[in-house]
Amino acid sequence: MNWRNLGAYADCFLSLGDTGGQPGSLINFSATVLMARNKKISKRNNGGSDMRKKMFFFQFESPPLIWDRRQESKSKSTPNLLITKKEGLELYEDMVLGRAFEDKCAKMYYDRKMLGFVHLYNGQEAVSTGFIRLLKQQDSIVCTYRDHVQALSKGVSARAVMSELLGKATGCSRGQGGSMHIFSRKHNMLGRFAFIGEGIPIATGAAFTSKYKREVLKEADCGHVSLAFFGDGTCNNGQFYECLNMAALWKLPIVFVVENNLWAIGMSHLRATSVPQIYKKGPAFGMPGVHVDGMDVLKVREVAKEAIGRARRGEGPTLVECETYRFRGHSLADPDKLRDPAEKAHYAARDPITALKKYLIENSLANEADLKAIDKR
Ligand SMILES: Cc1ncc(C[n+]2csc(CCOP(=O)(O)OP(=O)(O)O)c2C)c(N)n1
Ligand SMILES: [Mg+2]
Repeated sequence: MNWRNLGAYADCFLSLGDTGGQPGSLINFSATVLMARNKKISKRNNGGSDMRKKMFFFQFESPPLIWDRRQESKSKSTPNLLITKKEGLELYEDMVLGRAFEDKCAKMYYDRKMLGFVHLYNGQEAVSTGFIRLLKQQDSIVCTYRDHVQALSKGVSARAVMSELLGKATGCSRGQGGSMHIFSRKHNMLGRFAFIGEGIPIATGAAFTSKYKREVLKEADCGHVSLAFFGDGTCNNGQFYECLNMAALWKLPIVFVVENNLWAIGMSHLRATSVPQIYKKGPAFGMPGVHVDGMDVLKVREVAKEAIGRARRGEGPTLVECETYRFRGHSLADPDKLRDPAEKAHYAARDPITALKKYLIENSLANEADLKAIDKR
């Protein structure tokens, strides 16, 4: 590789990804709901899933590249807690802040105080918190238009994000970006992109910059990693594949975090994607592919630790697919009439904040009063 020539590209950046603990459970659940709801759709999905089963049979899979969380959890007796009290409360606070911020946005939007397109993150908080709270300030992230909560997790103040949403000059993008373009140089938030897939090459470029500075320019303190967040719908976009290839080829310090919430606006992931298990696409490019339960912040954090550590050690990229769900419509302008109420109820019962609360209380890491105090802040 000619590092000197490639250095010309070193000012670009990219990131994405996430995984889960029960590969395919979300997909199977949704297929069942769709089948039960509509005979016509049922036929199509049923046929599709039979076909997919056949295709998987012929697929090459490299076992060491896929971390199967189900097998790991079976083999582990888990005598130790996954987090300390301090960590647990920090995670809880971060998730509650994200949820409260988004609820406030919804209220302001429906009161006509906030204008334009606004895409909320309710339900997906475990992904942002699980990954971003492990990062250092130097590490960079790139997101899509569903971006407010990741900014908060990275340390941008709620005031700066809210001011941005209201178009004020005190906003983190000087009021010129709005909801879909949250940016903060100080926090290495390299931007949010309304065109899906656009952020992935940016995050990849950031990872390249880090490697170039460390290996060619010999800047000892340059070991930052880059995270690219994007959705399931974005994985059908060409830039995703091009960047997986470059990142694996050059062993870039990046984690591709896919937030698979099963829908791309009103298009079901199953109807749009030939191989819906996104994590399986990592090994095709020579990088680990991990699936994680994106409604469980502790599982996300465990996978994130491994993937970020791998990137930081110079061992290359990881593709992580997080199974998650958005609790609101695609944007606040979406009446959300397409998704089946049974599907919504299923995921509402798996609220990541309620789940963490339960874990903290059951393991005596917090009591109701501790958590209520955080809720009130
Ligand atoms: C290049 C491009 N094509 C199409 C669109 C229109 N579009 C906006 S959001 C969206 C769906 C994206 O779904 P997903 O990646 O799953 O993200 P989610 O909204 O579920 O977080 C599409 C197709 C776009 N913004 N950019
Ligand atoms: Mg989606």
